[in-house]
Amino acid sequence: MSSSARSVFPLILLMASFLDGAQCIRFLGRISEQPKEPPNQSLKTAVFALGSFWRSEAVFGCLHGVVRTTAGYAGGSKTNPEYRSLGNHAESVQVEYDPRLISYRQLLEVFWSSHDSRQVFGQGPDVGSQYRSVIFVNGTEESRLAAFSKEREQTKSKSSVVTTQIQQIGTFYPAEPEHQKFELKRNPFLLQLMGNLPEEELERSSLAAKLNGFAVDLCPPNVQKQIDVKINDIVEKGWPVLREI
Ligand code: MHO
Repeated sequence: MSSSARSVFPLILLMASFLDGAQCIRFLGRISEQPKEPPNQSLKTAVFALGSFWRSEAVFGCLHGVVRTTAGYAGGSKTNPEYRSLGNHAESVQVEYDPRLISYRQLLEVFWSSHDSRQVFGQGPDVGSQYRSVIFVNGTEESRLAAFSKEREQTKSKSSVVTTQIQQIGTFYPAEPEHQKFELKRNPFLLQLMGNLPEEELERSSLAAKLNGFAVDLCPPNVQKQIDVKINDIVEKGWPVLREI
């Protein structure tokens, strides 16, 4: 053994025994204190269609408690739909959320206030059945809450009909990568601020979901402001990369 190796050897032994001890402590901690489910198993998903999925993703991405958003196709019969041939599917957004921070009821409120549910056969300038208004439900509790919220929406005015359908969710097909976080991708400045993440990371990132809403001014006003402040601070310092809000 060389003299330098000799001097390092006891150190390695010491570290090994320390790591061993640390593992024991972690192991005991896991049994006695940690909840049985890892935290993300308590997340829920909800799916909505409310016009162009570029915008729908931005509407939900910035809400406190929403962890992830995915643009996609739902409600039709065609398998593996694509943007240029989506069959009878509706452009939709799948919202992954933490029910301890935001409830399904609150998501429904955002759904109603973020589009015109009385417009027939389209949304804004986008015309066609792919832009129809749908609440995709999963189970009886969501069905009940959706139906209740639709009735309430209808009572706000009787002069036109709420066209929104409530439909049991079948398969949700994620859209092609170029349609994910579309509004954020139109903004190279924000992408750069996040460190130009690779596509797969961008799709799963909570921060990207938030900034996707921020890019088109669709965050709740207080969040919009908070992000603004944080960005200005980074721009002033020229550092660091934006990792969380
Ligand atoms: N009005 C939009 C619709 C896009 S969408 C994802 C457009 O710019 O064409 O269907």
